[in-house]
Amino acid sequence: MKKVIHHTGMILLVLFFCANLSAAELLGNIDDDGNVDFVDFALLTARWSDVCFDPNWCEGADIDFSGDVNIVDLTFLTDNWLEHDRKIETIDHAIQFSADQLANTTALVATDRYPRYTQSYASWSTSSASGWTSGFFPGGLWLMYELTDDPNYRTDAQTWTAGLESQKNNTGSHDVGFMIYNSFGNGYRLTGDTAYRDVILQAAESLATRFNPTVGCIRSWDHGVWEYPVIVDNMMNLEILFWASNNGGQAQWYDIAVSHAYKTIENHVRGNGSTYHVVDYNATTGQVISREARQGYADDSTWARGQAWSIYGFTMTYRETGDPNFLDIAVQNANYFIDNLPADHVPFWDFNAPGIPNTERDSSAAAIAASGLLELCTMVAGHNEQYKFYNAAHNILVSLCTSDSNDGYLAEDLNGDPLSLGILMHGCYYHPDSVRGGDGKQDDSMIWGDYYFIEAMLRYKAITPP
Ligand SMILES: [Ca+2]
Ligand SMILES: [Ca+2]
Repeated sequence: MKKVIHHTGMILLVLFFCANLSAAELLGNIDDDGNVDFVDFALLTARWSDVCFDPNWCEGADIDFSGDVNIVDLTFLTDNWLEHDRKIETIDHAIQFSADQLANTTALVATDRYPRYTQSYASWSTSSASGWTSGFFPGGLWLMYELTDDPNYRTDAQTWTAGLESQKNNTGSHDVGFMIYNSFGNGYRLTGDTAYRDVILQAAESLATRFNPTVGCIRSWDHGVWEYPVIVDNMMNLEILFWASNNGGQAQWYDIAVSHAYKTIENHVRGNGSTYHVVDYNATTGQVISREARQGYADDSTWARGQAWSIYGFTMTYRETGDPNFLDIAVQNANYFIDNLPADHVPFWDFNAPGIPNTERDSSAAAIAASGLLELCTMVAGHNEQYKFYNAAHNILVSLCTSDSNDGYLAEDLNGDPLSLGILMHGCYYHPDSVRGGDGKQDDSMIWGDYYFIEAMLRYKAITPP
């Protein structure tokens, strides 16, 4: 906890205290190591009854900036005693639950079929290898192998990954990035199998064929009424181009990804950090024809998952390029997302959805954002921003890891029994109130939500709180 404030009287002090120290901040963590434990207790007792001054308040032992170290400070410390350890236990429980759910799914789904979402939580709707979501299930199995070291997950991951190889030649979808990078990409990272690398390189070449240099973007969809539609989701599929370019592929794939990201800043990102879903371009002139919603509520609304893709995508693009313009956009996206979340930290399906709070959430948007924020918090320079993004991810994860029967999102009841074939409940693929409309898939388990939830837990366990 950093305390650099001006001592202008008790009232201002209390106002500052309330405004700046959210419940999520670990009061009592005097040495800033992420937990409240005996070290903090020793630091506090060493300064017991001391008179404390701005700016260092007895090296942080005067937790409430009251001017002395007393029973109030001790109460803050005891209230959060081993809180971080408890949160890790919560996440470890969710990892075990996720591992069980994945294993159950491997027993239910044919090896050439790929789960995409549950139907009333009771069965998996699956796709063939060419479905845009096909990479998430093998990807989740790879991440679970990474988390548990259990070779059964590796074997299953290899099986469902192998079935996707034909998609390396798929030039009909920008989602070849999701399909191949989440499966073969994780597989290569964890095994070093060079055959996997070759598949990734071929897939990157296929994706690059969708780039139009006049527009400066990869074309997202081949269907629909648009001339040259580019969706914000497409930011996610740049990662395979960056990776392939750095691992034996063509240098121009890097340039294509950078061009696409800059055009997305120009035309998808609004001044307040929110995002449009679809931008349609004139393929001949490169001019913008329209900015629209599809899975969101309205053209000028902010679709929650699109916003999450943007946070994650620009954070990744900054990691791959070091260009601070991309970091700046990721921060703006993140601030919009966090500042507009409801009390349980999981967004409604659109930040401007009609009927809030009486409409559906999208837990998958929360999971994607949490994973992105856990990377973003390691990239920003200021401690306040690091803490804001870390805490937001932490709060999202605690909510997602709480059982559905206890007002959370994990697909289990209070006895730990599963309530879905998936891991998270209350994902929204598309909503009847969206522009796309129709019957909707507005309350079920989404395979991409489960994938990014597992990735977020992996990232959470790997980083030290700021
Ligand atoms: Ca500590
Ligand atoms: Ca005090």
